[in-house]
Amino acid sequence: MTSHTLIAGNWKMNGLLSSLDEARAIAEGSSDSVVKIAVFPPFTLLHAMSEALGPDSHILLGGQDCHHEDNGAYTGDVSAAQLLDAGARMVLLGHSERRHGHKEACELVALKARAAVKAGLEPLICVGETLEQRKEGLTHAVLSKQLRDSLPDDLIGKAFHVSYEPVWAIGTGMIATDDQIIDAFALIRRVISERFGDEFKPHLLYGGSVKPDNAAEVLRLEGVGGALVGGASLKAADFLKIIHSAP
Ligand code: G2H
Repeated sequence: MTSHTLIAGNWKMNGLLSSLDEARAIAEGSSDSVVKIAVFPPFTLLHAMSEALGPDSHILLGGQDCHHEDNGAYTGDVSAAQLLDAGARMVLLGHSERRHGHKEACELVALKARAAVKAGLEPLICVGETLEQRKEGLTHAVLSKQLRDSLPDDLIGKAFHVSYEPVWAIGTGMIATDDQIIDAFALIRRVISERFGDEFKPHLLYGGSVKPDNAAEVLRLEGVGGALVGGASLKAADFLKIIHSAP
């Protein structure tokens, strides 16, 4: 099911209408790339970015979260169908800034993933351990539990992606070592193939302080199918360097 490398930009709570110029520059600068490229702008920019890039753009757009219900009295929330309606094709779920900042449990992430695939979105589900959990030797246990409890059976046969994002590497400039990434990816691959079967190979991404100067090294690691990029996706020039470092 996996084809090319997936490079995804998570703009988090950054970007105004003026940022559409960056999105246009990303599209123009990557028009000859075979890499699958996604941008996750804030909700407020989704529709305008979709219009600015046009219906045939090679840039996939995604929301940074969605509610697990189709609609209803959920002030401040956005449904998967609304994301699709605004031009999104993907949705980011279970990012640590939601798991920790919004106390989202794995079970809620799973409900959201179910809603996402039901609406026709490709979920990109994040997992990752905190520094304390790593120091206590709990990395494998934490990742296994997050994968088991955040990925619903509804994903079987559907396009979805998983990003390994060690919490301590997010926005810190402290990228995980090659060995740490290889070790985590081996575990993630094993858990996913036990659950979904060997033939099912979602994109497995690494996220956490990926920058233009370290992207090539991360992307060449065995099994790394792409990168989820935060800070370095906000400027087209940086993001394009990362896209062009993909093998
Ligand atoms: C991890 C990543 C993108 P950054 O959150 O999801 O952010 O690249 O800024 O560490």
